[in-house]
Amino acid sequence: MRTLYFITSNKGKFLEAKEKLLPLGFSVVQKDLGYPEVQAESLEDVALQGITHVRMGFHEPFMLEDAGLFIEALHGFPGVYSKYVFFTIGLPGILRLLSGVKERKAIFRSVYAYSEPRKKPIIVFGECKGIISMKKQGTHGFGYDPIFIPDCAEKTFGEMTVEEKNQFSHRAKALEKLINVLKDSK
Ligand code: ITT
Repeated sequence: MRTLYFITSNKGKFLEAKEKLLPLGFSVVQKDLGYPEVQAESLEDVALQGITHVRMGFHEPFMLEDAGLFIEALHGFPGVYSKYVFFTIGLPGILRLLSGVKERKAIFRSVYAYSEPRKKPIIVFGECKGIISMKKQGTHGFGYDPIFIPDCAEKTFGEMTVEEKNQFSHRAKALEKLINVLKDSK
């Protein structure tokens, strides 16, 4: 069994990865080491700078993930600022910004970055298209889940079980890609 550290403060992300990677012979261990989420222009830059920072003090294989919500009518806001915006104006603030706006398309994006000592990091992407609902619906999940309805679904992520969300989610798609790369590299 190979040990793979997941550098994250988010328990939900960890549990999802653990379940998916166990059958492939990876024992995933959560490490909440924290890394500076620098003000960057892309999720990939945030993830790569996270890798560089963690690598300085940690010498085992690890992965980390960065995600964000990009709203078309707001020119991609909150995007790389999703965490800050969630803890400041929050869901009511986003709904206010979109009040009276009919075009409510949005995309969740996820970037997984995987690092092994002395090797180039592996970067994979996943996205999930959908719309911002008119009001908060559901209490499951975290972050923007109660206001995001993925395409081909009738309800928000906040109204879905983890298994249902995983059928659509940006993070599950990115993780699938990472798993395929890791499988090939075994
Ligand atoms: P890390 O320690 O792994 O960074 P985090 O919870 O801070 O965990 P991110 O920086 O990747 O996660 O995510 C930034 C914000 O984007 C997060 O605080 C949520 O508000 C939002 N977000 C990301 N993925 C989401 C999802 O699947 N559903 C709802 N909101 C999400």
